[in-house]
Amino acid sequence: MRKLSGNTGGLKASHIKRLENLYRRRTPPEFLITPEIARELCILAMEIRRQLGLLIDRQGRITNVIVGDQRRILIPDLSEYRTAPDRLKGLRCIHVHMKNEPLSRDDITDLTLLKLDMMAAITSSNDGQPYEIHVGHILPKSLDGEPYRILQPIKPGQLDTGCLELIQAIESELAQSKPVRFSGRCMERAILVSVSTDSKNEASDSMDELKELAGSGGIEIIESFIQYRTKADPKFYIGPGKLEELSLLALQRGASMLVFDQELNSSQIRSITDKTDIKIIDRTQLILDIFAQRAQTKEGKLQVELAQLKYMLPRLVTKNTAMSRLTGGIGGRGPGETKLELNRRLARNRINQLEKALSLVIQHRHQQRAKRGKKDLPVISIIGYTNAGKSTLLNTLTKSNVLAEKRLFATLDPSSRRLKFPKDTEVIITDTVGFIKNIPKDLLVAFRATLEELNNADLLLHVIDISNPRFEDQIESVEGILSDLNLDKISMIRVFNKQDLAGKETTEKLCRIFGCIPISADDESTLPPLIEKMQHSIESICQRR
Ligand SMILES: Nc1nc2c(ncn2[C@@H]2O[C@H](COP(=O)(O)OP(=O)(O)OP(=O)(O)O)[C@@H](O)[C@H]2O)c(=O)[nH]1
Ligand SMILES: [Mg+2]
Repeated sequence: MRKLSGNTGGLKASHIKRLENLYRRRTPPEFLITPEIARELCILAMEIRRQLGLLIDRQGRITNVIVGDQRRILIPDLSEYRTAPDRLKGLRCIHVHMKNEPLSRDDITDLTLLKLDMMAAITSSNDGQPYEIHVGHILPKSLDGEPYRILQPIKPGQLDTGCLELIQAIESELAQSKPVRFSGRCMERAILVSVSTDSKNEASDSMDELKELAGSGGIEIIESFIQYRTKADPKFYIGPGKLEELSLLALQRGASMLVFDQELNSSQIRSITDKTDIKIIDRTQLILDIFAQRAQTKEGKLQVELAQLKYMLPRLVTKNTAMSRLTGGIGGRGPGETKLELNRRLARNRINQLEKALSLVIQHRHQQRAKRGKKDLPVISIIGYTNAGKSTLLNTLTKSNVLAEKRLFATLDPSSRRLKFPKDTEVIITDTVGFIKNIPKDLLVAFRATLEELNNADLLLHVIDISNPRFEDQIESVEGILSDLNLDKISMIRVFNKQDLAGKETTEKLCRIFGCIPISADDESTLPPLIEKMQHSIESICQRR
């Protein structure tokens, strides 16, 4: 790809011709640049009185000629050269500085953010000949804090520095921090980022949850970072300096993406992906991806894909490559995987299709239920924050074997069982998808059908994990969502689960304060008081019916 970029306005035709002629030149592998090309570059720069730069690939070919102004050059969009997270760009930049100045702050930023092989600035002597060459490169591991190194200035006669060897050495060291293979599949490595305007506690609680989410999504966490600001940066959300630092850290530690704890809008995603060379996802996308990995039933899969598309649609950036990076999600798994690589129009069509398919599935389910006849058994639905122990409770109560795991969103698709109380009353008991704070709106809408099933419930069992330090916030989130779904009129029993982990004293104290029933969902002997309470509530509800 050969490009003449920058402002060539005002240049004579002869200059343009000479600039274009540069493309024919080639640099042997051992040279940073040949002394002849360096000389020509200096002479041309002096004539046009602007900085002038070249991008050179590993084969020594000139891929871009860049015309700058007096103080700087602007490196063009290099997205077509995008490389793996642990690789450099495969391009080095060599440009002429008008004054006898070393590499500037802008030069270093370009070097590190664009992951250039090298950045070099040639200064010239008064007669327009190359005087010194200042060279910088990325350091695979930052030793003294600086993620790059500036070499001693070299003279034009020393340009055969074995530059390719150095670049290859840097890359092979970077490759040592490559993603590990995990049961045959490459695990994503991520840096978790939060930009907070809240209190320190809130931000760090939220970060803890993001870590759990990442773990549940099969992501290896390399580092986590919270930036406290009075208000988010309007363009990049996070401070631009911090973004530079993180993107470089990602390169050095072999992280393939940044996961933001807050939702990013399309223009922030575009600005970040334009500035850095790393995949960005946000909390919502992470949740959607976990759902995509977990969905088992046809209905679940349709709902997740619908939610993913609805979330992506306004964020599909057509101008640059952000779309392909966005749609990758965490390793691009789940039902939406290939289908998401669509343009806007196709995405809209797919949304329509999914909505139709989903309504058919729901209709079918309603018919099935009607066919099964109205047994009219009372329904108890177990609800609660994700990982609270809902499925475990269902299993212990009904001696069944629904998947229960120490991960967020183990259950996506609802399951129902029959339960007989000691006094022979029979009920249907259902387990549902867990709730989470700031549940993605698109997900809530897509899962409306599943959640609407809760409308049929006569009684809700709200399972709360009291061993979780954030349990009060979790109660608030769950009950907030219930009221958004107009489900707050249904009778509810709050159950404090995992009393074994919280300790006897704490449990007793909390139960007194909140008026809840304590249990250990995995220990049957703790359940009788809850069973009695359920039976009693159901009886009085049935009497009212
Ligand atoms: N120590 C202890 N662990 C429990 C108890 N109840 C559940 N767990 C554990 O908590 C984890 C989550 O349990 P699940 O039943 O999968 O939780 P859930 O609410 O169904 O979670 P989602 O389906 O992800 O929303 C599992 O590792 C359970 O073994 C309990 O009373 N004590
Ligand atoms: Mg579950």
